[in-house]
Amino acid sequence: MAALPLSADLIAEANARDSVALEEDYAALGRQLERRGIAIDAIKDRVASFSVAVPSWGAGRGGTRFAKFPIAGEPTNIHEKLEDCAVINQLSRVTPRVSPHFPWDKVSDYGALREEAADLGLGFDAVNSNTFQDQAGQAHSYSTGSLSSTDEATRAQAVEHNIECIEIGQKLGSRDLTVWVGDGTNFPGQQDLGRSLDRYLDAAADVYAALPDGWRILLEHKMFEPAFYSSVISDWGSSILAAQELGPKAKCLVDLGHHAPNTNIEQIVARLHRFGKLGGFHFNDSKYGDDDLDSGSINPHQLFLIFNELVEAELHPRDGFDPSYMIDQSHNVTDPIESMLSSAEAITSCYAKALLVDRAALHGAQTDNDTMMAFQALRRAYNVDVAPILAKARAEAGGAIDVLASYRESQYRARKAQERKAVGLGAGIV
Ligand code: PSV
Ligand code: MN
Repeated sequence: MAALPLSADLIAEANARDSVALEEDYAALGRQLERRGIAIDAIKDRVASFSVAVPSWGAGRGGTRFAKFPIAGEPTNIHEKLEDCAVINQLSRVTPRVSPHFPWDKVSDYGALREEAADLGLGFDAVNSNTFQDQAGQAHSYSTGSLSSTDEATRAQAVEHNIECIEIGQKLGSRDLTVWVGDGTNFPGQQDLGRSLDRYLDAAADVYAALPDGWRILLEHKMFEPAFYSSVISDWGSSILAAQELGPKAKCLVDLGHHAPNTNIEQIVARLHRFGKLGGFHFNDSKYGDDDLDSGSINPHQLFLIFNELVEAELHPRDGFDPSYMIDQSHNVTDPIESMLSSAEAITSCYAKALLVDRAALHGAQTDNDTMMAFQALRRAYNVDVAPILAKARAEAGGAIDVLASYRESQYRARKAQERKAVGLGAGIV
């Protein structure tokens, strides 16, 4: 393996400073959990086997519709993005896969890109297609739709692009194609609401037909934006109906920011699982809409409740239950590496807390209609500070006990600022 971006000695030295305190905290938490009949090492082992993919586009500074404020040393191409993702994984040990987006991450040799990633300790997760934007020299515009366009040639072009993404994904070792389309309307009457879904389903069936064995198509719904009156795949209802019509390789992907405010997302998760259609997640947080804020920064309790459903699902799996976990955020005001380190920790914490739920107590209270004790079963787990479990799992895997402190100490971004060319100003990403 080629040299990883950060010095292992730097991480080891920082860990040596932090390890006495960690051992004390881990032992104290272990005693506390033991009183509840929970073996802390067993939880730590499950945490150690948890992982979440990072988005290649999340490595750069995002922006809003109004502006983007780049930082010195941010990545300018997929190679530099991979290097930054390797930093995140080296410190956190929980993000070993990168989800690429095409054509943003286009290169001429995908075999070489796969090797380059492997050398950095990384693999590839779901490939994402992009028919929400026109590319230079493209024959047909997506300005009025892609897979659901009224124009047959435009639909064919969108299908072809998705098939190309599958082919690229095969070379990269992926097994999922994530499809989000911005298709929809801004005016009542602009398009026929029924026929636009018919066109989407016909075109999506052509993409589905090209899925190799062992592959899945993950349908990502979103309530609004860029279309502000109607979106073709606007909600989990449209998503599951489309997935059911397409077939068993089609599953639904839940981006946490793609719902109306206050939607009960954990219930959607339980519903999708009930029908064997839960395919994956785009983790982020939201205050008002598709804000793409850092995971757990606004509503960590909701994230915990989602993981509570996922742990229930792990215990009672349905056919093909294998959700793909991924971060999808836009880092507008932070160093993207720091945001993804913090987010990966927030996501893993919620998984660990969900593992601590006393399921027998929860189910018993539910059966007895003991509302308060059912709630307390969740509350008792949510209130545990699981940080020592995560830190111990990371340190044992060669990661950092304090990920952000080690990252800052490495001066990685400052070094990249010397090496990398500056990125331009301009508007942000979607
Ligand atoms: C759309 O808002 C989305 O969540 C989709 O996953 C896109 O592929 C991604 O953001 C990137 O902009
Ligand atoms: Mn998304």
